[in-house]
Amino acid sequence: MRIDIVTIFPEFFSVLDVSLLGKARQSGLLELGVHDLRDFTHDRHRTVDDTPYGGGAGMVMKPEPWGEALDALITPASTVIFPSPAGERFTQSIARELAEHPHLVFGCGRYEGIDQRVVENTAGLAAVREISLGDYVLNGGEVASLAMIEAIARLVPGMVGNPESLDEESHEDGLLEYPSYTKPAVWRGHEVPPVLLSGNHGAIAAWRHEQQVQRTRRVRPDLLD
Ligand code: 6GU
Repeated sequence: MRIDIVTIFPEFFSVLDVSLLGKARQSGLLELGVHDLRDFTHDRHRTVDDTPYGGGAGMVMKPEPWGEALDALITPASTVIFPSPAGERFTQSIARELAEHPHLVFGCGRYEGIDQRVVENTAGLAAVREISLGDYVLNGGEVASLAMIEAIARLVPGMVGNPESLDEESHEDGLLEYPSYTKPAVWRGHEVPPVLLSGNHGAIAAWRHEQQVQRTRRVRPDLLD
């Protein structure tokens, strides 16, 4: 998989050198390009924003640098993601879908967003998604892109050491994950649930499923509807 990122803050993405994604890059499983939007400006001040038509607070990202940056990066086989609090909500199922795409491009907006014609124009050149992490506001698309990239990349075959560990996670079966325990069996007076020490695999599976249902009903009843 190849991922390109367009941003005015390339430094945000230095963390992609570490941990699992860092390893995936070293092994060639993941190719990553981080591009500074200001490299696609032509004025002395490398301007990327301007005041909004119609008035209102804040600044809007100008279309021209975005057009040039995306022209240089995308092909008809690319999928372009514009992180935006006004987008569709990111889910594990969208992560699974995007993990199948060979080339993702993240366009990170700042300020009050990118001129909407950039999204329209890009949709004529490649597949486009506007995606939100959730119902709260971040200062820009960078942190949202990092979260989406981590969620997507770990689903690419070969990226996670043990592929079975993917199946039993929160959200893979529509329920939250069951609680996990390791040694010692008693810690500060707290015991590991005895069924987990029983060696009875049927009883353990039933207990874990029940824990998933109870936990989901308690903290995320919306997932059960
Ligand atoms: Cl994708 N962008 C911004 N700026 N804020 C957000 C978001 C994205 N998702 C949730 N809040």
